[in-house]
Amino acid sequence: AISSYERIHGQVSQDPIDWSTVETVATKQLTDVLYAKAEGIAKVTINRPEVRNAFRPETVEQMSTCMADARDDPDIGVVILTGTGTEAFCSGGDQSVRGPGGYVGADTIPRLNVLDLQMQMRRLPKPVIAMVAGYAVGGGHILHLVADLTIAADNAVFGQTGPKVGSFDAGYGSTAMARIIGQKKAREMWFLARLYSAQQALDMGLVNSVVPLAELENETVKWCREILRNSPTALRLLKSALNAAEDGHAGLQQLGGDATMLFYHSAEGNEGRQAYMEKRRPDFSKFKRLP
Ligand code: S0N
Repeated sequence: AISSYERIHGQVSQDPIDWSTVETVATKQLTDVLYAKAEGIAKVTINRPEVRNAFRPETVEQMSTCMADARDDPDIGVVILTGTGTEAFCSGGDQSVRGPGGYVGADTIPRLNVLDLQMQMRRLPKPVIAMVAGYAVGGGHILHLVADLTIAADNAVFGQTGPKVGSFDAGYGSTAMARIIGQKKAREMWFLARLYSAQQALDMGLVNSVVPLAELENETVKWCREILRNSPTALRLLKSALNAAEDGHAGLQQLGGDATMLFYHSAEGNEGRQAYMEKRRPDFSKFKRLP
């Protein structure tokens, strides 16, 4: 017999989603990235399939602009990060623009701005889901790692190539990876720089689900729709708490900010502000000191 929990929460629409594409975000024209929204879901797509969706500084900057828009839009509850086509999610930093000191964009300044994007995704107070078809390697692999969830197509291939091309990520790319798949497996992944199939990734806990390529978007949207039924504040606090256990002061700052946001909604928080505005002593006596 079907339980009442299943009866109430079980069914999620499987209908195809109808994206509406945004071409300019915060007055920035998008050239390397596609941005779309529908049903409370924002989708950020790296759009450089000719280089397996490798990112250059401009790509990262535009992804960051879209992520900020998704964070600020109160109608958005979950973000999908993906790449155009079926060959690659992302092949990492564009090696053709890598110079001494970092990746060089039109402004000629070398930078590693993907590290800022990683932190932005980590602190975005809404779930971020990596939707991976094809290669997720190098810095592209790290982007799926820092996403909260990963749905992979059965053609997905995962790996770190850094030690083969003279780079490494000693931040989230190493430490968060070790938290996810364990120290031994993380060291294997980095020291040998092998590539792993979607099934191997699933077996080591690197991804949440593997589906046939043709079903990748439908399945990812289904996960999004399921998430969107749940309490946004509960999800926000859960993401903060899970990160805070690993992110030190930066993680606590996010969790602390969330607590402050909730406190601002309370009568007790408002009493302090109201008293200040009315030039009187605040009366906190009516607020219970619960165990
Ligand atoms: C992805 C691979 C395995 C796909 O192989 P496939 O399908 O055989 O295609 P290819 O013929 O190899 O590629 C098609 C075209 O795309 C170009 N291309 C692919 N990837 C890149 C790339 N990353 N940069 C520039 N071009 C790329 C190919 O050159 C080819 O072009 P044409 O047709 O003109 O020949 C395979 O392509 C592959 O192995 N790619 C390279 C993967 C790689 O090593 N990526 C870089 C790894 N490093 C990083 O990402 C580090 C970035 C980073 O996040 C970071 C973070 C923290 C601290 C430091 C860093 C840092 O930047 O160092």
